[in-house]
Amino acid sequence: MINDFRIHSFSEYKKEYKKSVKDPEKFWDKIAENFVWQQKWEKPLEYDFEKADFKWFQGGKLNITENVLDRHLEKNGNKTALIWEPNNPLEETRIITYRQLHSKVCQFANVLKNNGIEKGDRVCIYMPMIPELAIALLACARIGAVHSIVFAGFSSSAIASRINDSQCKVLVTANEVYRGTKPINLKAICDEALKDCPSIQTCIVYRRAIEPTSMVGGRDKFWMDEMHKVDDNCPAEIMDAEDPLFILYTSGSTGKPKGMVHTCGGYMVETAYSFDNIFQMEHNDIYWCTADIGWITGHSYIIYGPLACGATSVMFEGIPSFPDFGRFWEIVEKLKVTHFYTAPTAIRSLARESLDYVEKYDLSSLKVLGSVGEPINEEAWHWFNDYIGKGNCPIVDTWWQTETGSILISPLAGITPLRPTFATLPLPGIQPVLMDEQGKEVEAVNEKAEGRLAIKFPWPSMARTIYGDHKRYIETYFSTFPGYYFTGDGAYRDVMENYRITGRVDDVVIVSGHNLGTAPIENAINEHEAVAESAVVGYPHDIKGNALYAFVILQDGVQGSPELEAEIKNGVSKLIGAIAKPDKIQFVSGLPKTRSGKIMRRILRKIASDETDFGDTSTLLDPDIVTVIQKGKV
Ligand code: 6R9
Repeated sequence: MINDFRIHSFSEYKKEYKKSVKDPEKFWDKIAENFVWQQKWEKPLEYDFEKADFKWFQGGKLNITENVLDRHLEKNGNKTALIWEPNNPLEETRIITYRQLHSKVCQFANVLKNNGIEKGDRVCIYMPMIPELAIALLACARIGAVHSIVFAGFSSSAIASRINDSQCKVLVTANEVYRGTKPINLKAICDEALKDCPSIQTCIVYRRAIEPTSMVGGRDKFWMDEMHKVDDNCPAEIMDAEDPLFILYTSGSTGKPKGMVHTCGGYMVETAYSFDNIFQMEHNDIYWCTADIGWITGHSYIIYGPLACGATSVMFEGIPSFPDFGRFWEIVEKLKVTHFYTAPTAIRSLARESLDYVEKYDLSSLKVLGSVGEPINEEAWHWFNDYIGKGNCPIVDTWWQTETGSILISPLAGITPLRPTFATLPLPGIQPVLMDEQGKEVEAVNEKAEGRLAIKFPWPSMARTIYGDHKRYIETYFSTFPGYYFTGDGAYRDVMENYRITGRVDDVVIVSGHNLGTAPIENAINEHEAVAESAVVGYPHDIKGNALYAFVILQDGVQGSPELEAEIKNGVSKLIGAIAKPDKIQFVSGLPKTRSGKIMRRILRKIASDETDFGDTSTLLDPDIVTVIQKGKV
């Protein structure tokens, strides 16, 4: 691999970790030397927790695309950068080399310039998972425009609010796209959004489908027509390490979405460093992260991290259930995927289906498996390990956030001893701590500890602000525990110093004076063999203050019954205690989830409390499920 910062053994990890805590600035300074800089930085770090002001590699000048593209051309220009797998398996796979990607990126960068985009301007990208999404994103970075990608499953109002929040000038989209068998007319959704977006001057449309596309004169232009007007010679804009690279809005489980701002230098350094060390790829390996690029995982671990390491990264347009539940495994066999990185929600949904879908395919190319997005439960971990990894592939359970930019806690594949459901140890340079209610670092009892997860020292890829609202950035992340970054997650640490992320600490319900985390109750419910998934929320109760309401999805073919309800309740009683027994159980066919698989508990809380104003549901994968659940309320 092109960078020289690979850790090869557990003892080396421990040594590096120690070094990184003793002198973080020196540690990151050395890592950053692996990259192409037009001018070296003056100072690795300057920071002020109180003002939430963090500057990494100040004075350094670079362009991230020179690092993810240009520097590979000489030796690896013909190496595959991206492999694209279409939604419809009958369509052809596309292979794009580093040289081809470089050329397309430069060409589209010229298109953006031709359309008036300059360094610092914001460009909104609303595209399906096709190579042109990667091209548009990197083209922005090439000329110093700030990309703001909106997941192509979001509604017109979600696009409009994001465009308006950061005043984007150009919108890049596609006409029609298929997800499974369902056609989605992205352009029509954009037209609806653009009714309320005065800052947009141009809308560039990639023709993904041959269907006729309605175009607004003067505003809408076809991608191909624009590409024909320019060549592929586009020198990289020289950026300051601290110039913004992109804005990404967090999933919005609570309140108005926050536009997290990431900057060029630190983000580049740490996404590459973490990718290289966690996944431990070799030159000819094939890496596939199933996330969408509309999510931070896609930004950092489909595009920037892997390409900065010269890896081959798979992009998949479709869904795991089309044409059937074997699709992921069919692709693994076909492309000989070695590294497979997905989310627990996908694992659980596939584990519900017949094993025939798995056993039909040859998965022997796999070397490393990864999980991200939410705590992975024991059952899903073992299914992934036994049936997909055949007991031979380390599972990297990677904990991080949109705000952290890169993975902060994770095993290094084949190096860190694993413990199922534990994200294990911090990466070098990361100093996690557990805090108590009083804002003090938790003292370990018998070397074990539990508390709220915070980070004690800055790291290069942390978000620098919330776009247009630094005050909210300070309040959300730096005021709960002054002098620390607060993650919003709860965690447990074992005697080996392994971390297990237990879930959001905001999902706590106080029942009769007892603080109950909803996550352990859900785990207990899920223990019942008839249960596929569950979500527990609190609702007001006259006597107890709050009572517990459980929404439960049953395994395929199982019917809900009063007997089953009683069994589930008794199971919780047995595993946690009678206090945690749900007062009500509703059997449902689905849960309101965001794209990254997070349950929007805010909505479930309202349903359970008989409230009807659900606020913004536009970021849900399937907004219709809300009314279905509401109708079946018990
Ligand atoms: C990357 C991403 C962040 C929240 C985070 C936590 C949960 C992510 C996890 C995990 C347990 C893991 N989370 N990875 N919890 N184990 N391996 O998901 O970013 O969408 O911003 O969500 O996701 O609760 O705080 P984002």
